[in-house]
Amino acid sequence: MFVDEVDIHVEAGHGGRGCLAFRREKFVPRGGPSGGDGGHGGSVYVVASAHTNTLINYRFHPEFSAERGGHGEGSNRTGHTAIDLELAVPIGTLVYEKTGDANQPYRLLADLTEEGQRVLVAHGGRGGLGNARFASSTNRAPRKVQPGEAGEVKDLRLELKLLADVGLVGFPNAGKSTLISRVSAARPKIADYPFTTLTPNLGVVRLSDDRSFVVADVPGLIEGAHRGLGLGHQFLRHLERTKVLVHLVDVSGASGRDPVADLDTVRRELELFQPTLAAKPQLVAANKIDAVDDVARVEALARRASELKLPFFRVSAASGAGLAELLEAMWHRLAAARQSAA
Ligand SMILES: Nc1nc2c(ncn2[C@@H]2O[C@H](COP(=O)(O)OP(=O)(O)OP(=O)(O)O)[C@@H](O)[C@H]2O)c(=O)[nH]1
Ligand SMILES: [Mg+2]
Repeated sequence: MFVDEVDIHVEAGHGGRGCLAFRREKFVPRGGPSGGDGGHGGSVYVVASAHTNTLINYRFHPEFSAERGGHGEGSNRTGHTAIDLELAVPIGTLVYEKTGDANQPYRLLADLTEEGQRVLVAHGGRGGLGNARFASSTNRAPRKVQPGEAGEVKDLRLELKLLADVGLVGFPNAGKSTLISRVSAARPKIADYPFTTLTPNLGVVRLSDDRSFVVADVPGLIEGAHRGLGLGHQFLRHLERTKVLVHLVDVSGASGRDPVADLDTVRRELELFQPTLAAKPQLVAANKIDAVDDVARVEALARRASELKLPFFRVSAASGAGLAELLEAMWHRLAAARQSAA
């Protein structure tokens, strides 16, 4: 199961309490205060890790608390410092804090986009001072100590937005998973029925000269996806960080739909979901070119792409025909997008 949004509750550890003690030793009368400080409570961090790719664990286990600091002890011994708690999340996770403010319910704390990147989400409490700290020239036997500070308590929302360069979009059964399995090491399920892919898949495409980029295969879209039809738009946000979109359109006739209408529908759904998605550079790939029974359908799609000024490709994800050119075009579009972003 792929989970990309969870609410969790975290509590940092309280600081240990300061100790009230006096040095008691034979032949040392009135040895003076000797209560040590409390130890620091554990803090809570959220850390990006390449070893996890879903937030599923947090769905079943949404509450975390770090250890409290040790209490101070006699003979000026400081309580032990608690170990910090680290919560591992997939790369691409956004960490929000719930504010309790109805107008602005969430505040972004961090966008963890690199391996090992971490954010402190709840500060451990400082340990209280022991009575040894309160000795002064006028008070040589202080009985004062501090309690440890409370650890911070936070309600967080974790939201995963995959980091991919190129997103594959299209109707169910268009061949998106077949394509990604052909051009990368990703091995999603492929089958001859709609909605085979239920969660996004990522694959790394490697071209000559050490050029590489990440492609995302997202579940198929249908008309009305933006208002929840089919698998809905819940996965479209995984395209938000892509730089290029590739429309994969089935031109074989097997779907019984019109390829031009398919392209227009998916473009409209993107627009309705989020105009910035629809504004991304796009390519159109007519897929299943090996199984075309009516070339007029392919030509109509080519014309529509040209009207929209979108580069057009004829490919077969199954046989591999045309894929080399499509990948080069993805790379060039991506390189241009990266350049204009820089
Ligand atoms: N003839 C032919 N069949 C293809 C081609 N590409 C994919 N298919 C077939 O089309 C069907 C659907 O392919 P998938 O890759 O699962 O399609 P998808 O777009 O990932 O579908 P969803 O996950 O449901 O959105 C499978 O039976 C594939 O074998 C192609 O180039 N030619
Ligand atoms: Mg699929």
